[in-house]
Amino acid sequence: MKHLNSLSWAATALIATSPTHAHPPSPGRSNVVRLDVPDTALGASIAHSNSFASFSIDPAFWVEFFGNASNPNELTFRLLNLITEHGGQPIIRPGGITMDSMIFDPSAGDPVRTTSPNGGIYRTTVGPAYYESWSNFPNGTKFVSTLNFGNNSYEIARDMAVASVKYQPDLVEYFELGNEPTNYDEARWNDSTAAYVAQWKNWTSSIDAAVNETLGAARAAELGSERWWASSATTDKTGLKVRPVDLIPAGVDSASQVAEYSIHSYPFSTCDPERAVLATTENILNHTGLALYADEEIYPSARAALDAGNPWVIGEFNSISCSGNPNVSDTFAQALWVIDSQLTYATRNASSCNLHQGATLAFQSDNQVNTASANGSPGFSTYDMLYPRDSVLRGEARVLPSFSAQLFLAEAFSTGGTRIQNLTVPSGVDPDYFAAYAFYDDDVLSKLAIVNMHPYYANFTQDFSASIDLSEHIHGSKGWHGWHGWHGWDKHEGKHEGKQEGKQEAYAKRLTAPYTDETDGAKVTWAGQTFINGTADGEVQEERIDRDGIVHVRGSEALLIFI
Ligand SMILES: *[C@@H]1O[C@H](CO)[C@@H](O)[C@H](O)[C@H]1NC(C)=O
Ligand SMILES: *[C@@H]1O[C@H](CO)[C@@H](O)[C@H](O)[C@H]1NC(C)=O
Ligand SMILES: *[C@@H]1O[C@H](CO)[C@@H](O)[C@H](O)[C@H]1NC(C)=O
Ligand SMILES: *[C@@H]1O[C@H](CO)[C@@H](O)[C@H](O)[C@H]1NC(C)=O
Ligand SMILES: *[C@@H]1O[C@H](CO)[C@@H](O)[C@H](O)[C@H]1NC(C)=O
Ligand SMILES: *[C@@H]1O[C@H](CO)[C@@H](O)[C@H](O)[C@H]1NC(C)=O
Ligand SMILES: *[C@@H]1O[C@H](CO)[C@@H](O)[C@H](O)[C@H]1NC(C)=O
Ligand SMILES: *[C@@H]1O[C@H](CO)[C@@H](O)[C@H](O)[C@H]1NC(C)=O
Ligand SMILES: *[C@@H]1O[C@H](CO)[C@@H](O)[C@H](O)[C@H]1NC(C)=O
Ligand SMILES: *[C@@H]1O[C@H](CO)[C@@H](O)[C@H](O)[C@H]1NC(C)=O
Ligand SMILES: *[C@@H]1O[C@H](CO)[C@@H](O)[C@H](O)[C@H]1NC(C)=O
Ligand SMILES: CC(=O)N[C@H]1CO[C@H](CO)[C@@H](O)[C@@H]1O
Repeated sequence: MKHLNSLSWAATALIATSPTHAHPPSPGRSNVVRLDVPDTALGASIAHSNSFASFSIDPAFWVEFFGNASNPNELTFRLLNLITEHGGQPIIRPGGITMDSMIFDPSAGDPVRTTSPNGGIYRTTVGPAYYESWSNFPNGTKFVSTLNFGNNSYEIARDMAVASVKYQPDLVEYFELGNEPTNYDEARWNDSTAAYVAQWKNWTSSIDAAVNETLGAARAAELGSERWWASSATTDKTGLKVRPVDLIPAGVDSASQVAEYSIHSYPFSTCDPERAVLATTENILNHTGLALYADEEIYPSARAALDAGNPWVIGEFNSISCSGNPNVSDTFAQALWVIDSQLTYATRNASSCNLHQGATLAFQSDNQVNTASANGSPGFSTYDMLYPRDSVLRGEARVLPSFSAQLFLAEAFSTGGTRIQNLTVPSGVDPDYFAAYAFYDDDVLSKLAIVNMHPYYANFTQDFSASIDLSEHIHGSKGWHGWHGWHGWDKHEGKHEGKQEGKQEAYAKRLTAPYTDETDGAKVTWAGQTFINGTADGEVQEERIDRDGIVHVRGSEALLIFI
């Protein structure tokens, strides 16, 4: 106990630059709590691939985020390459509200927006160059070919599908017809699930034929008949009921076209003032609330998909709809939210979670918190993991604190085939702000994730550190003395010395920032490294676990333990 919190304090102190906090306040005395970890994967989730943590990006802002075929946005691609270097393989869904006013024109080039003066988007026109730019993504990246259903023109949807497989026959993995049909003009189907399903099936079957013809028999057979994402609904209460739980009984998959059911998850919103007051740091970090939302709003559809024998995905999600909440979703709190949300859905058997990136959509709501930039150019969403370009509203292009969550998740799922389950919250920690997960590879415990989401601010006199006793489950560094605060950080090679002695050792990587509300990505560290300009800065710090098997996780920190 004498080194209580030495790990986290060293980490905090090393990266703290504020002169008033050169010495952190004394840690509150926390009792050691025991975490029960099942030794086998009995009751754990399905096996997850290293594409579990994936992305969705509103295609109107494609050029801002990704550049074009010959001039890729280097910052964005450095981040994507970091994710793959850490073991991830995100799927890209160029989807969102703007896919429903997108048009393919064979004579056009890079994506171009047609907008109102305040940045409202009437249309996004793309040519072959848009699809060609997909080649810039890391090797192995798969795409969802997203089609405009909102425009209610079969030709527009078909032409996009055909263009995607003409220019990128090998990269298209799925098709998706329409985004959030629950938000379309009500008169389109007059709230009839059957009318929606009839049109969806009519179009998708004709599009399948056109795509098959373009691809040729061999590649079409590889893609198979089950190639569609279906539903793409939100959890909003709407007249038109087309969540998976509604669509499946209505026979949407009677022709075996559905690959995965997609549902969108936004537990908070700044689309109107009433909901904006709830979009706080304290609320987005409340695991009890997140689990409740997942169980009540999402899980019934997930269960329906699984019972029908299909995978399901969080096709689009983020913390706070209508582009986030400034000073909440652009802080380190968002990193913790991303990790806990993805693990929450991983335990509930989602096959991927596509974190949404984009910019404010002026037509989405006329009383939302966010706006476009003053000149109508993009006002990047505050939940994005980066601001991909300089902008009037958000300032310099930069990496935001939440990016580091992607590296945590990439490493957590890197092996492929990982099963996961949540662990019973031990008494002695606040269940609203604490979650722990066990990972299994081949039925053997391989990792633990401990997420202490308790808010921790500069003015706090205690740090809400949780001290977790894992001695029954992991081998600490027997014969080693572990870290001793300041000095330990200079001895990264210690772990390798331990290995030379032939001792089986667990080690931990820590995600931390000085405080929950940190907005400077340069002060966020993952295993001791920062990634502010898209390149790793600093040495990787793998913390050996003391022989007593106790780990310390400060309020607003997450630990990934490798066993
Ligand atoms: C790609 O973008 C660059 C920079 O904006 C531009 O100069 C170039 O013309 C574009 N290339 C194509 C093929 O559109
Ligand atoms: C991607 O794959 C191609 C073909 O297998 C290979 O030539 C290329 O070097 C790979 N690129 C990277 C960045 O790994
Ligand atoms: C929806 O209802 C309106 C009003 O009753 C009617 O005019 C319209 O034709 C209906 N649309 C469909 C697709 O049934
Ligand atoms: C789709 O609907 C149109 C118009 O009602 C009809 O002509 C066409 O045959 C239908 N296609 C399929 C594949 O059902
Ligand atoms: C498209 O090709 C797949 C794979 O060969 C096949 O299963 C499916 O029935 C085809 N669909 C149409 C409409 O031709
Ligand atoms: C967390 O959320 C739950 C469920 O909404 C609520 O009952 C609880 O009071 C919240 N806890 C805190 C600390 O706000
Ligand atoms: C743990 O996961 C199960 C699903 O496996 C879920 O029903 C339960 O609510 C989760 N508990 C918490 C606290 O998230
Ligand atoms: C965010 O916080 C900063 C610093 O406390 C403050 O100056 C700014 O007004 C806040 N922005 C918003 C939109 O609340
Ligand atoms: C997830 O899938 C596994 C394996 O099929 C199953 O045992 C478990 O009950 C499922 N959990 C949930 C929450 O659906
Ligand atoms: C402590 O800081 C937080 C975050 O800036 C703030 O919300 C809170 O009001 C502060 N508390 C006190 C007692 O000043
Ligand atoms: C990123 O920043 C580091 C440290 O400031 C610098 O050494 C490196 O050259 C930068 N890399 C790029 C690609 O800008
Ligand atoms: C809302 C929208 O984008 N409508 C368009 C649908 O497509 C037709 C034909 O290209 C356009 O005229 C509409 O403006």
